[in-house]
Amino acid sequence: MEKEQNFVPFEGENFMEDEMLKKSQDFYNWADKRRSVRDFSSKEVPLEIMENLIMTASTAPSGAHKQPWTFCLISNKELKSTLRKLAEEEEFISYNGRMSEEWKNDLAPLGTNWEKEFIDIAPWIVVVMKKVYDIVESEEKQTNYYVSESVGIAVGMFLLAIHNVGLVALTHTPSPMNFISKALNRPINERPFLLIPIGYPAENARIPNLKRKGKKQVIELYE
Ligand code: IYR
Repeated sequence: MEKEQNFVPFEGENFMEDEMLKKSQDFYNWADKRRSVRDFSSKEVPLEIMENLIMTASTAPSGAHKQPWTFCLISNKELKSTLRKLAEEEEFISYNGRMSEEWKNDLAPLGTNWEKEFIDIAPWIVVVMKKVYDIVESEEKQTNYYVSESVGIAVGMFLLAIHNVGLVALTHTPSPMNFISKALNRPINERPFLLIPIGYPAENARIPNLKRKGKKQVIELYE
């Protein structure tokens, strides 16, 4: 049966062009200050702030507006240390055999290794789950669309929301990630997408001195 349309007026914002230019420059300069951080402080962050950041992520566009994501919000210390242990087991094998020499060489400037201390230290771990389909009325499967694209966009918005309150995050990808579904007892329609520690940066936090690509490298103009 076809679903009914229900439209309401769009309430957008209006700016003069010079103001748009200024806002776009300022926003870019601010976004450009966001960095992935691996050195976290253990200082606590209130739950309500985390909920607001997640709800911002959840405003992302998604295929057929299915919002095919669950944000598992974890501060429980035992659970964090279980996740760390399991992630390190996988990462140890990855760094000592599964990853190619080329890959390890590409990661060398970032200084990563199999140790994932940040999972214990950061006050919050958000495990983003993608819902490959929805389950309704306990067994009926409902299709979701463009799931990875949708969840990827939501995570991008999440990272900017985190940056907006002066907190830092790391998009961590322990691989393979199936240990997460088990440890968090997630339903079968969900797959782990990313594990994101979030918190204040450590006082002595250091980041690799990376440069971002410039306009000419990322834009192909077709006028
Ligand atoms: N998943 C590993 C390795 C890793 C891979 C990429 I691509 C990175 O940009 C960073 C790390 C880890 O998290 O250490």
